[in-house]
Amino acid sequence: MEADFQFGDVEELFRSAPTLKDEFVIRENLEKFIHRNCELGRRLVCITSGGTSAPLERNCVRFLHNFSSGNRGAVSTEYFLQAGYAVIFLYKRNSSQPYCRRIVECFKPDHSSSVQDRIELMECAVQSYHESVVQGKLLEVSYETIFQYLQLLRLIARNMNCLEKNAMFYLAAAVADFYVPWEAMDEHKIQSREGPLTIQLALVPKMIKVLRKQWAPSAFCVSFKLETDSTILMKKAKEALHKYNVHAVVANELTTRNEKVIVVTNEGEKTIEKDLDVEMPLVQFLKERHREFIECK
Ligand code: PAZ
Repeated sequence: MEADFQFGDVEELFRSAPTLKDEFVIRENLEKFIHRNCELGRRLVCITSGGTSAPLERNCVRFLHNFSSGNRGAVSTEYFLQAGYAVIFLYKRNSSQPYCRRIVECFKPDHSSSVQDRIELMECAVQSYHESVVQGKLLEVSYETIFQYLQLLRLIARNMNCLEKNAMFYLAAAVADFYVPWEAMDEHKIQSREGPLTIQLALVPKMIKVLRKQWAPSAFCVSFKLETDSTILMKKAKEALHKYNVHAVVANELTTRNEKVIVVTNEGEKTIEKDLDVEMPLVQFLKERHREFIECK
């Protein structure tokens, strides 16, 4: 049975978390970005992407890491921009970034195009990235730890609340379920001479609930569910839809996540299969659901 959380647990996590570095600058950039896109009447999506790390020491040498390459978030960002959305890309440092896959592909030894063609492809990717940033359509915010991720998500969500239904959350990041609370953490590197290590991990409160209820209750919210056991995936995705009161849950299995996803909504299930990739039809589908949500009085 999964544990349920009180809002007190959430407050406690934020109270004890180390303060965000550069919070003032991040807040200012966010406010400017959201205000401008709001004035222009653009829809805005916050895409979370990559894993999170849960440190074991305050001066961190070791940490627990959640698997995610950041590909889903980065590629989806490209398609949301193409669909006319402004995007806040909240990503794990060193995970994939929008347009980078096109550059990486140019370095593959079996690439069939000429060097000149590859240079043009790379230039095109850099150009698309540059334009999105300078035109104020893409804002990137990076994090490393679970503490930074949650604090940044709260900051972004509270600011995005003013967009009401025009705001969307696309929560593709693989967020830690377990962590060592800051106050229980050793200051310095844990010493192996003290013998085998036993760590007590606390459960990370489910922030989607708080996002939906308190931070940005009017926004359209899409969460993701990853499982490795296919027999429980759909049950868990349907549970998440109701438990967190989100508008859609994207269910995927680890080994087939780049071939197929199933979107669960209150209207039923929709299987989305790879075309050029999975993200293009997925973003198209969610954009339509978001439009209906906005138009529904
Ligand atoms: O980042 P990636 O492209 O390697 O993988 C994407 C994913 C599997 C992390 C994402 O689709 C997802 O399911 N995120 C939520 C994971 C979770 O259940 O916490």
